[in-house]
Amino acid sequence: MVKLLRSDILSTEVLDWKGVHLFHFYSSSCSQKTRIFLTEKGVDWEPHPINLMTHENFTDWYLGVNPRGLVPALVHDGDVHIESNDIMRYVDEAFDGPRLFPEDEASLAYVLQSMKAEDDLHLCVRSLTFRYVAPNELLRKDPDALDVYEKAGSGQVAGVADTHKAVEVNFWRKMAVDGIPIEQALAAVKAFEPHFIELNERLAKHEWLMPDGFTALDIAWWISVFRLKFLGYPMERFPQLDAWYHTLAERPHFMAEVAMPPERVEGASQHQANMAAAGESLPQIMAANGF
Ligand SMILES: N[C@@H](CCC(=O)N[C@@H](CS)C(=O)NCC(=O)O)C(=O)O
Repeated sequence: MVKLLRSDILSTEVLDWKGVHLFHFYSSSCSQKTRIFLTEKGVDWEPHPINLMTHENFTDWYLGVNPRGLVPALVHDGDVHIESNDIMRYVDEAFDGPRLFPEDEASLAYVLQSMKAEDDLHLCVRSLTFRYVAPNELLRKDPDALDVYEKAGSGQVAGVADTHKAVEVNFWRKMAVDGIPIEQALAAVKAFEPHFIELNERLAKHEWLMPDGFTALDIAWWISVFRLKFLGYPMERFPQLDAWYHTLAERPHFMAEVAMPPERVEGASQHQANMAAAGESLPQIMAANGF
């Protein structure tokens, strides 16, 4: 689990914060996942919104909290935890409430490896999001903000020089030049394929992804499924997965945490209609490529 060391943190005032604080952004998938988890667990938290659209995460101050410049980050009684899956695991152990990670070793091992697979797909989710949610020129990161991002913060996670930020910087710099090419979108779709096949097979056998009941794994994958559906992904290709998605969507806080302002929903559907008119919507390129 990624708990930062005090030497990783340059914005040291957070070390004095008591209680549970969450740095998050309303439409960030990893933030949505963490917020749903906190509600399922029954943990109250103080919100600290970080606006990714205005590059609030690329400031000296926020990089002084999370050297990776990503949301979410959780502060609990002065300790800073990053990485949404690790935050969920930490909260599950630190607080009372329903257990959302399995206790038996084999099930826990499965959940952790499946969550890692879901986390490893994050740049795929991001590629699809940035191709299908709005025109690319509206989403590109400002080069000056990226310069700050590259230099600010301790550069250390858990006391070790961190290589993760360089991957992020490369993603944004490449996107500023190339946008998200169709090949990148198709590679992302392909990367999801074996996982969706496996999840669909599991859900044909039991109601939740784990045989013994609802876990954090359901929350983690639900967020990706929600996002891909929002972008136009034809989830009916995986009927059990789609049915499970709808069952969880009936829990009010699931939909509440992924809700977007009407103008953003309208903007995304207009953008997708424009892509469709050019024959380049997500379902169209998938169909044309044998998905
Ligand atoms: N593996 C990380 C990924 C976190 C991540 O990439 N968060 C995104 C939002 S979902 C972010 O902060 N992006 C920065 C940006 O868009 O500038 C986690 O699970 O917490």
